[in-house]
Amino acid sequence: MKKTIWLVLISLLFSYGTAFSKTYTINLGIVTTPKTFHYKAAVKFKQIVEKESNGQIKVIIHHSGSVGNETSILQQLQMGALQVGVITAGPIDKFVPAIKAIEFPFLFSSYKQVDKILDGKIGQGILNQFKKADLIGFHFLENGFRNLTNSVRPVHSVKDVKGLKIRVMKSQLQIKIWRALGANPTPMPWPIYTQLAQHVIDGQENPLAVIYQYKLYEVQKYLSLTRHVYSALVFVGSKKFYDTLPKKYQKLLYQAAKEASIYERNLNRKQVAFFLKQLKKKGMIIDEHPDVASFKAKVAPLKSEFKGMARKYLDEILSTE
Ligand code: EAX
Repeated sequence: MKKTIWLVLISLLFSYGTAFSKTYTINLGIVTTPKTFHYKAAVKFKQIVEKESNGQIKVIIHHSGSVGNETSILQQLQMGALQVGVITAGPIDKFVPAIKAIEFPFLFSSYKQVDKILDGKIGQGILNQFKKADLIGFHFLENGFRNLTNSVRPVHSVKDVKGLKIRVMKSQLQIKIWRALGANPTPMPWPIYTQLAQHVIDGQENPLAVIYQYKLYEVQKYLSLTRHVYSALVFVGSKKFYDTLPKKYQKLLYQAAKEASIYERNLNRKQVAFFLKQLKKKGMIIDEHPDVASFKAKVAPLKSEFKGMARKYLDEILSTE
């Protein structure tokens, strides 16, 4: 009898305990579809956070831009209307100018170099800057090296870029890069399939995975493996939301973002060759060895326009072996 009473008491206490310990909901926004690596990273993050918090934190993924484009997601994170996003570095530069340092053209040539910088002191320094914009920079993950596609002509050297109307990300730096290369850059949020199909723009630039997953081969004949910019993604948080969390959950979000990022980078990198093969099969005309030096020469002077923290970090990266 006594035993039963104890059991009842304990179970009552237990259910009160769960009812009263605070639960949280993370609305996570991304602009790409469930086919993409952005989404796979978001799912991994969700799994880790929900498991490690014993269900006290629930993560709801809003994909395909259902909660707005990347600039809008960043604004909603600042206001606390969304709690997390997986966002491309490009459009972050309006909010956190220091991030321009890692988007400088032809800065990285290998994944080893990328990891050394992004996972080292410089990357950490840039992520710390997010707080100034009421954001949290949890961790870098990967979109990939960006390559140029267009529907007008093969692009081998920078001369061939002249006058092409190229869609660029809503990023101050990316607009400058394409102006320097001689294109007519048109900033637009993702996705852009319709604008390409309707010839509102001639071309765009993205990693091979994105070009394939969005079937851009249907509307873009020419691909040049320019690898002009390394495109990071970032697990971005709302500082407003983050500040309301107990320490243990703050730590958990960093840890989950890190694990999901490492998982996603590996997955993404393993498949680059596969996407190139697929794009060939789909009939794209591919220049695998464009005259990259001619591109580099045009964008190198942009360095002198880098100011403040962006300049500091760029100089540091350039002086790292
Ligand atoms: O993340 O906007 C862009 O070009 C991004 O690279 C694209 O959304 C995939």
